[in-house]
Amino acid sequence: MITLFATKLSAHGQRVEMLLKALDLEFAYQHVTREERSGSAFLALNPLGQIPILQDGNVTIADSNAILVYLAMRYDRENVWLPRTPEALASVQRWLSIAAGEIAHGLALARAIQQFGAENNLEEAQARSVRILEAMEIHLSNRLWLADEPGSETGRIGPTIADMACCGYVSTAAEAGIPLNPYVDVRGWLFRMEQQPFFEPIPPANSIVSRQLHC
Ligand SMILES: N[C@@H](CCC(=O)N[C@@H](CS)C(=O)NCC(=O)O)C(=O)O
Repeated sequence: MITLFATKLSAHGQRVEMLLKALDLEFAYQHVTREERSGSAFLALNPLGQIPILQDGNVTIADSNAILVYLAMRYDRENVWLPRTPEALASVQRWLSIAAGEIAHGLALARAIQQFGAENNLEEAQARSVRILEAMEIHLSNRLWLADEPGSETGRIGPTIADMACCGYVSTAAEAGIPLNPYVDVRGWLFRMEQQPFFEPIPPANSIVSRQLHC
């Protein structure tokens, strides 16, 4: 039995939900409010008090990107979502790092400040957001998917956990105060992601129901 602890407003949760769907795995979805995350039961699962957490039988894993790697290694027999050639694997890892680095400290943080009252420096978070979007725009100018390597032997890889990890907080850029209009190739990539059968949209942060769940 697999259980995902998350909320629908969290792109960290969204990426895990998308891979579970892509792998056609049955799972229970457990919403975890902000208050519940600081309770002792939740802290016993993740001392950092963060969602998402995945429980798979007696295995408990915290951290969205760690969960993506676990699910792909355990359940993806075709190695589609986490390709195994050295070049492709390095490329996927690079984008997982960017999701946990530049995107988390840029787009995700700016959205948390704007929409959920997180206390931090909005100007700096937005500047980091613009920098990573500019880099993604260049990267996606000659690729359909983040781990594709045009001109290399591995060539076209297709969507991977790298795209799942990065798309959520890019798709909510407007809620971070960053319009996506200048980033044509980023928008094309997002559109392609939205067409995937596993894609899971993030509800608007300003809906009252959503706000009760927090990010
Ligand atoms: N590195 C973690 C970051 C997860 C994270 O930042 N989760 C946020 C929600 S999106 C959280 O639970 N923050 C603690 C809180 O809101 O109390 C991951 O990738 O899972």
